[in-house]
Amino acid sequence: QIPTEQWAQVVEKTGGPSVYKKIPVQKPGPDEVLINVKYSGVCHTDLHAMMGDWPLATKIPLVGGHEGAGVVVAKGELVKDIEIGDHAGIKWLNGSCLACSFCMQADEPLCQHALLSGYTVDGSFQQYAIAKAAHVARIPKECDLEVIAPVLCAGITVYKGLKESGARPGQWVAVVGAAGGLGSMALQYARAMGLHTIAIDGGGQGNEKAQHCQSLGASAFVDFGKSQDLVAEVKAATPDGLGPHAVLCLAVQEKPFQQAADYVRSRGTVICIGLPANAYLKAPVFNTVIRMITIRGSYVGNRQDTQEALDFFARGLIKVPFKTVGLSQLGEVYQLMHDGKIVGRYVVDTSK
Ligand code: 8ID
Ligand code: ZN
Ligand code: ZN
Repeated sequence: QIPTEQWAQVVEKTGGPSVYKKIPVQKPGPDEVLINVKYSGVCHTDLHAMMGDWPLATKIPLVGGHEGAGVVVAKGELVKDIEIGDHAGIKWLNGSCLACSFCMQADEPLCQHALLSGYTVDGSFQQYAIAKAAHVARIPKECDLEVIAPVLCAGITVYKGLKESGARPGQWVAVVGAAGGLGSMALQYARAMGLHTIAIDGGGQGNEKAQHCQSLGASAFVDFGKSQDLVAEVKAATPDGLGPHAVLCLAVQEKPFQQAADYVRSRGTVICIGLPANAYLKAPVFNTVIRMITIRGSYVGNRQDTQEALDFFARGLIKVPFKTVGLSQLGEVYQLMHDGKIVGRYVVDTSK
């Protein structure tokens, strides 16, 4: 009963818009599964992809989306460890070679042959999407597909970033872009990992973003738009005034990437995750040396990180703050995202 046609959001040229239309349903290859996507989170990466923000070309026409939660409806003949009817997730890493030295060491996001959902292959903004069976997230049956969707990119990515930061329970982490999709999850993964958080965001009307971050467990909120001296304020939010042990930089602007090294604690780590267009890292060599600061990138997560991030959710430690709209309304979500007006995450329902 798999249909031959389905509804999808298709980017027909770089720069957009995304067009809601009917397209054919594809058949999975021997090592692939076909997933009936029920819900998909909307990540800022999807907007970057449509706008051509990055120095890496996308497929065109492109079906975006890489937080797709659904049900396996077909599988190739080589697929043995996942069954029709199982719940599964399409994540950013759609597939990788599994044979190169990166894949062999579970660094599959670094694979030269990685396939990227909603970027180099069609993603989850359609009712039926394909992924390599080895890479689809195994979603426990008791988890609500609508609620878990944003874990598939936002959750995995911030969980991995926190691990990469080396921050230990009891220490302090600053989350830059804390009210956004990744940020909202980062505050909660950090809390679940025993870390204190300083949320940095703002730019909105009123204090909706501050309240949101505080409700997710942030110990302090610093408004980047209103603060007279952001560096001093972030440092002052830690008990000894020496600054957070780690910074997760999730914002879609260059400036905070250049500020983080000024307030991170000596011997601390700045983790770069956000991907603003045409942005550069810049830090003073002198202070980076004498304060022994580490600045590093972190890129999604591997299959093990995926299952661990899902397990935090399954244990009830992560409450995804989301709003659901129809897949047909994706363009409106992109507009809100572009304007910095989203608090938490939007999820699209592929049935409407
Ligand atoms: O693997 C990765 N590295 C990865 C994975 C997933 C997403 C990277 N990303 C990237 C996305 O491509 C995007 O560039 O992370 C970035 C954040 O994605 P998102 O959380 O989906 O975006 P959002 O929901 O729009 O949130 C961004 C937040 O940043 C705030 C905004 O107010 C918003 O809440 N922000 C901005 I723009 N400038 C800020 C500033 N100067 C800021 N917050 C603090 N200081
Ligand atoms: Zn993403
Ligand atoms: Zn590989």
